Amino acid sequence: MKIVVLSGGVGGARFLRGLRSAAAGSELTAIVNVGDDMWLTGLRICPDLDSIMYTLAGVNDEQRGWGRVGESERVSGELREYGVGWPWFTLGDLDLGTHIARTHYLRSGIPLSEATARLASRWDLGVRLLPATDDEAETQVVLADGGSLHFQEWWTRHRAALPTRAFVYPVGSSKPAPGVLEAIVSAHVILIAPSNPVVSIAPILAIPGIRDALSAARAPIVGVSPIISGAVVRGMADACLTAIGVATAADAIALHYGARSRGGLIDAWLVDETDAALTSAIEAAGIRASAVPLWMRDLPSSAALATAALAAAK
Ligand code: FO1
Repeated sequence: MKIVVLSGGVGGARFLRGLRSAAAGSELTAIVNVGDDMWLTGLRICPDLDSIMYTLAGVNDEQRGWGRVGESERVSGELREYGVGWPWFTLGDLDLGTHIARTHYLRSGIPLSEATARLASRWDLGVRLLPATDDEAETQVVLADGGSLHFQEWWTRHRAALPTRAFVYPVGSSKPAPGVLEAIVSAHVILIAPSNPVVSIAPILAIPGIRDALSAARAPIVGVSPIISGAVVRGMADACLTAIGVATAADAIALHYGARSRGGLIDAWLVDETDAALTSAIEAAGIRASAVPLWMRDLPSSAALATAALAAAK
């Protein structure tokens, strides 16, 4: 079975780890957000691709949710002494190996999708990682005072705490990366990971051609709520949702994505058992809803969630 997952970073990485365990033998493809990406001290940083790669490789920092386990920060200490880069954005020594290798490929004229495949081939991830696009489309945050920031500065320096008016996805003439549209067209199941709808999933949908391919896809499209009992699991999706006027609630996000039968994105939506009361409102919006355990505390619970998502696709 061909399964495609639209994914951001941390939540998506855990979900993909569970899916790999639950759907052994299936062909798994992750279409990954690159709106978080940036150039920093001459290196191309791709946080969501790296979170997924490290997590599937088993070398991720499980507590922080990003970067490498057993990391050191000697080089970033030197960068700080030189006043180079962002002191609030730590590039670990092992992590820098990834950024240097990726930048080497990019500077050799190799597109991000191929660079990603080469980096990932170091491990047997069991999931094909595709950036949503090979082009640069870095999410900008428009502040209430009219200024704007790169998403990463808003997120890591200001902890998403600055009053925000809007998010801009400067996709321009960006094209889906090679393989992205083909994966969507040939998929038997399409899953929307429990990622941040505003800064992880929306930038993927903004790439010209992707939303149309999803609308026309033969595969059922099933989403997993990133919000449980009205709160984020981790990260600051609540700040993002509030900024665009969407309530931090499992039903509000389902309605924000919309029923595919009514011109939206999803056919079905998974909420946590504690949010079971919300399923009727979601069903009324034309989206099949099921309440299952959403917490991914370990591999078994992540695999159980992935199994529930695949069951909802049937
Ligand atoms: N997040 C932080 O809150 N502080 C950091 O210093 C930081 C460094 C960092 C370095 C590489 C990388 O791939 C991710 C990093 N992140 C950091 C997390 C990053 O902001 C998030 O992974 C996503 O961009 C937001 O979902």
